[in-house]
Amino acid sequence: MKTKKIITMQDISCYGQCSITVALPILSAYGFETAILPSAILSTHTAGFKDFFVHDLSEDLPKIIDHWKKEGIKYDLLYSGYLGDNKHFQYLLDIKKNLLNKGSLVVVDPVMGDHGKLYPAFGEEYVSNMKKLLKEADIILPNLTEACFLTEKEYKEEYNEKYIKDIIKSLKQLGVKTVVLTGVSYEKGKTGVVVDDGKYQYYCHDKIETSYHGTGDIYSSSFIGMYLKTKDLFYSAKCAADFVVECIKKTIKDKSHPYGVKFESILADFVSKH
Ligand code: PXL
Repeated sequence: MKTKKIITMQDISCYGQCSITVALPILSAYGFETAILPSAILSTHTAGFKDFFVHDLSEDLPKIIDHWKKEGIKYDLLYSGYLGDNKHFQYLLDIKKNLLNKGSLVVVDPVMGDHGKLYPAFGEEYVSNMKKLLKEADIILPNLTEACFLTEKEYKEEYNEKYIKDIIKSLKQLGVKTVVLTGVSYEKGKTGVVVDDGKYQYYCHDKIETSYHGTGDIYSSSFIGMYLKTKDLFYSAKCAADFVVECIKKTIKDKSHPYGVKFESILADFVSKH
């Protein structure tokens, strides 16, 4: 059987356990060949480190894509994450149009913010470009902050099911087919994920109060690995949530490790058991 090929476009944060440095090991562990289109190189991620170095790769991206076109390289799934610049969006469209096999999937994690705020690199134009990108996706994986920015809804810490269903309705009005919305909490001490592909489903689990950077990327990569393996949307959303919880539990005791989660030592075991 042919191995499915994924192309992921996101930044390389050289240190800090996020974006490509977590996507590659996780997708490989699920058995998928993964190519990368790095949007930028950063010394670290942008949350919690000061004076990080950033090198934007916008000028190099068309050269990489053109070479792939000449080689006739094609992919089965396009996964986009943290990009970094408004110039990057056009390259995702180019890949979708020219480098995907028939029946391929486009999965967009609209990485832009958390806890009600945008990450430092992003503003209104980035949000507006992300909104346009949603139409191109088969599945989107926002957290609640990102969903609120995309739908121009107020970000709330406390809410009911109607608030979440309204956000999902607005996302659908933007042209989205399937939503996997993370960080949805209807009761204290619990959190979970809403999956909506026409049918609303909710997976709820215990909430660990400490939050770590990069867990969104770990969630998306695990979700994609499991979804390509099983084609079961809800099961994949649930397993990815369980994996993130296991990663946080593994990290929380180590106070010298605040910048990301220690997923490496539990990844192989988790994948083999699911
Ligand atoms: O985990 C998302 C992410 C990825 N890459 C970079 C980031 C962030 C979030 O802040 O700064 C560079």
